[in-house]
Amino acid sequence: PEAPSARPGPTAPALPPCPDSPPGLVGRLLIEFTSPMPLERVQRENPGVLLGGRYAPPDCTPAQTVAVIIPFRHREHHLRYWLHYLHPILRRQRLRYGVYVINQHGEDTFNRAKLLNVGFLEALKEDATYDCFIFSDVDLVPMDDRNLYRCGDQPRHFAIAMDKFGFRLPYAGYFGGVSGLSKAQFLRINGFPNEYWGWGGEDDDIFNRISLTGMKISRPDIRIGRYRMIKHDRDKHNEPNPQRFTKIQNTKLTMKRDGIGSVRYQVLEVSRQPLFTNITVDIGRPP
Ligand code: UDH
Ligand code: NGS
Repeated sequence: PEAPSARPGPTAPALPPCPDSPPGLVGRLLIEFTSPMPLERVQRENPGVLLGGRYAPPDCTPAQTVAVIIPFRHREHHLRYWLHYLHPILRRQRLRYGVYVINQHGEDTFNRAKLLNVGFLEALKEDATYDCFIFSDVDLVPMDDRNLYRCGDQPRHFAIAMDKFGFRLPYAGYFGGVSGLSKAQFLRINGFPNEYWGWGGEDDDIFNRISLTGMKISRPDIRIGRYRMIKHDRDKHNEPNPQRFTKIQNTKLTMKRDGIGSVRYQVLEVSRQPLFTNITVDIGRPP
């Protein structure tokens, strides 16, 4: 006889597809980082978010499933602001999503792009249906909820008008801060480079990968792609990488061998927190 769980349940009506432009967006938002943000408050204010930072709209079926990947080390107070602002925004955007904090273990040199590669693979292990990946720094909060965290037919750059750059793009090829690629787009560029240790250049390498594979960056309207960055000092063990200028000249040669196909790491812990999944990982150290 058939196992009870294999039988279809009482016919729940399938939810309609989510509308292309979500109703209930509010537009421009007031973002500030002055009052402290206790995690308990953020949890209390986001009861609809499931363990591990998962959410799905109750009333419609989204076209995509979005994994939000955050490269991380020692920025707990930034993460609390990020969770406080982003969960309500992503909910209003009617996304089916999960939040993955990829925490670099140890005190060796930081490697943002390698952590993002790890996030891509580990999110897919958690849920094979992820088909859109949004890569976000922990200190960047959008000032407008019409900046939709979804993927399109080209890689997307979201953080185009940051307060620290006077709400302008700092240069035409800037792809830092917050970006998004579909699973297919990410695989097409062999993911991100693993060999940028320390600060700088890895986002330019990703931009090169996208251009070299014949894709074009898509961006929101400059009035909508506005961001506030949480002010902070330079982190320890993330000094500017002196090799970055020569490395970004060589993307064409390196992208075939260095990327998602060659990333080596060891997961030390996966911990499902109320508002995010925390993945602590040993990514090694520069050669
Ligand atoms: N990150 C961490 N921990 C670190 C380093 C980086 O979590 O120790 C993550 C975090 O998500 C951060 C992102 O990597 O948002 C990018 O790193 P970053 O914030 O160092 O880059 P940014 O360009 O700052 O924002 C560089 C130092 C600026 C010093 C300015 C002093 N006024
Ligand atoms: C470029 C860096 C990028 C960086 C951008 C903005 O010069 O990685 O500045 O930096 N490229 C190189 O160094 C080759 S910021 O002003 O945010 O500190 O994202």
